[in-house]
Amino acid sequence: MSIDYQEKIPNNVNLADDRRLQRALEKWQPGYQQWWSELGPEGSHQMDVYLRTAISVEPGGWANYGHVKMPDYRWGIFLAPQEEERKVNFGAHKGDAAWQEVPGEYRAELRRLIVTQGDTEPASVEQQRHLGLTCPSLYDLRNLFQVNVEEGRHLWAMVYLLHAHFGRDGREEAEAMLERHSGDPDKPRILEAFNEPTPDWLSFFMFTYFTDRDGKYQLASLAESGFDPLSRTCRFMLTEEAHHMFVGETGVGRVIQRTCQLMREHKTDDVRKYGGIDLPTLQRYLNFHFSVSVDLFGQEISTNAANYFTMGLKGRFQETRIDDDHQLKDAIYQVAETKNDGIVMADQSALTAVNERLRDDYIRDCQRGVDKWNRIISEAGIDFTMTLPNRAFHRGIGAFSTHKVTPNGDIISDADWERQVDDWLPTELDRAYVVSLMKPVTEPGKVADWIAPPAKGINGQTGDFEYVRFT
Ligand code: BYC
Repeated sequence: MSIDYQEKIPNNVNLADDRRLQRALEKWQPGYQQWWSELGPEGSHQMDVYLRTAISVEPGGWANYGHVKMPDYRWGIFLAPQEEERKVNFGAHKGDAAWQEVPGEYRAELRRLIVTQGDTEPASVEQQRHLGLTCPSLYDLRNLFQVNVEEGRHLWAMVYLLHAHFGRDGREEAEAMLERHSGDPDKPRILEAFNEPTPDWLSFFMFTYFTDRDGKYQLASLAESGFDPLSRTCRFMLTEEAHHMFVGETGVGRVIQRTCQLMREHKTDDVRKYGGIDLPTLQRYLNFHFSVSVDLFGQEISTNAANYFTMGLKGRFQETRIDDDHQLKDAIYQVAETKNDGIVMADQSALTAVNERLRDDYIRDCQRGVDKWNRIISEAGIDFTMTLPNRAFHRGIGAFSTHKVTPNGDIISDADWERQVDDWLPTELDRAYVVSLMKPVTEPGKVADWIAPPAKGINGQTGDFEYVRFT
């Protein structure tokens, strides 16, 4: 089904047939636009950006490219096509027809999940709002803006669900999405990683690699939901999410490539003298962003998560491909915990461990990109291996948050932590150095010195393509 861009709110949900809902969303729209102009990408209002816009949700239809003036981007509401006879595939209602309306007894839980998901979307736009001023190339600037407009659209996706299915309190929650702000001391965003600043492009690439990947896993679990509109919304969001992680993976890879080039050229590890970002600093940034993102999966043992599962609201990653009863009545899952000053694996109920299982899936996926980054290093003939820190390292949520744990997984004293933390997490000096490199490069085809050029252009464009026009 193609999307009508003449509509005030482009959509494929027949909004015109539901005047009340349409009016309610049209009332929310100016507040969103005001939020975008105040807290969206700084200085972008006059730019024409080569963006991808969805024209239909069918395969192929969501990849339509052209220059768009940023505030004129048409944020719309798109759900993946409805699957005939879809069922609730897990939990106590397994086998029932999927719900088209919110099941009354689960309303509060479902609303909470949708609000938590929705809150992260505008948060990331707020976190990244100054980055456009220091882009390493027009290619990167365009990718930043593509990510930003899609996060804005993902907010629309969740706001649509709130308006369409939760009545008055849904509308209030939609308003509150525009009132909380990343890092605001009085009204912060809900999840902690979304209150951290994204002050430089290295942080942005790490964020899109690690934190957007949490988005992939959370959306994939919500795509399993027995509440069909949520499932369909998340399925379409996932198609957009892939590009965000590509930006992160290739972005970090290009920084590593440039660093290795400088190391070989000048026969030194200390590439800061030559304007590069040394590998140990990159490892510290990785440690930070990985650990903050790992926190986003919640507590290892969570009755909330068990309830969401039993209620049929939030499943496991690729639930229907798992070969078990999908109810987890007696199933066991191995979960890491602390015991006698060490970290051991212990059997837990698989039902209360669904957060941890998702974290395991996520960590495995994170490792793939790290392996690719290591290939860039080894192909340059350099002896250095990037590693994911232990899951217990630098945690703020869950069983390890009360312990100090090294990247190797050893529990240490507070004093030992203080002595070594500068080897493991970015220091003030690291951050200041990285920020000092952030000088805008906006000439077509040119790239900042601290990062290698992209291997190929967006949508087959050549290296000197004018991805962003300043008008
Ligand atoms: N920060 O039982 P638990 C994305 C609280 S990213 C602060 O584990 P729950 C994106 C929790 O609220 C994906 N607090 O909690 C990426 C609870 O508090 P109460 C976003 C936290 O709620 C990049 C208590 O600890 N989507 O899309 O079952 C750019 C007990 O913990 C945190 C989702 O997150 C935290 N990290 O599990 C743009 C999916 N973690 O009730 C976008 C929806 C836990 O005791 N959310 N707490 O006061 C969920 O599924 C769940 O809310 C969570 C947490 C998995 C996040």
